[in-house]
Amino acid sequence: MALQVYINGELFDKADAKISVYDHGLLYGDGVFEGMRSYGGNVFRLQTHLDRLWESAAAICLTIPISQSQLAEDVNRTLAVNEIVDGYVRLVVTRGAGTLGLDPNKTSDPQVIIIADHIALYPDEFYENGLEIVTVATTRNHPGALNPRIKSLNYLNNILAKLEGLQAGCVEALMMNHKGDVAECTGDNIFLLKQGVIFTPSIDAGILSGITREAVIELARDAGIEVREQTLSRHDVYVADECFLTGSAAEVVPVVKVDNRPIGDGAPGPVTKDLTRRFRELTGAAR
Ligand code: PXG
Repeated sequence: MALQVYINGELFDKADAKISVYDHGLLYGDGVFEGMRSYGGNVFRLQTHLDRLWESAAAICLTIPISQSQLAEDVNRTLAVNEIVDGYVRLVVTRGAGTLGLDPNKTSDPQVIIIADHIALYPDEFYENGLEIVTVATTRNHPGALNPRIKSLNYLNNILAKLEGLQAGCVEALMMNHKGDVAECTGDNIFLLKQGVIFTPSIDAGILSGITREAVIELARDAGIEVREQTLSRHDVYVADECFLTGSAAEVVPVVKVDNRPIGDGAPGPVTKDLTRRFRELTGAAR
């Protein structure tokens, strides 16, 4: 059976899952999304993802046409029909089809899309030996222009940074905010460890409030490690003892080089390894 994709309450074969070319999600990136993981058939922190989706939608004055509980049920149904146990779920809500002008009031029928699929994870080698990343010139969106807290369909800011990273031979890239402080990576939040204390930029650095970020902060504090959310500079990154990234796709991944400079001793550190283990325990990931 072909992969089934959910659109507005109906399931379609992947090849037949289509929306209008007049949809403002396509024409203007006018819409919101979530990227979630399922472990053992359960979506990790589904309610938190739904809350963030509703917040993103509220921020762009988009009314999601179904209830949170209905969408939760439909997410589980889409996973079940596709028999996906450990996988990836993409939720998309578009503005809907409209006229060829920006006015969101001239649209109708927002499209609620659920794609449940298998996930292409980073290779094991990245978890064992760590990732190399680079800082890029593309500045993270100014919160006053397009707040990074909104997980919108307009991801060009991140894509431009990702291109810069790829051109430098790195799969992930670190972006600074408009003040020149550390913000986040293109699809991951960043953490540092220095003298036993964990540091991560606060949400007001202009970043996505990552759900993995929040889970890892909780895990670290439960483990008795101090976590500080504060302004960080590139200097702080370069002199850190350890560095790691968090995200729904990446989970917790060690970073061992930034801009070709080794972080700490250039190998994944003990605190990073411990948090990776604790996160896997939390998700029940079988690996
Ligand atoms: N920052 C940005 C800009 C993101 O897009 C994160 C941080 C991490 O947030 P979560 O809530 O996932 O811990 C993200 C999330 C993908 C993919 O397909 C990207 C994300 C999530 C899932 C899949 O590349 N980005």
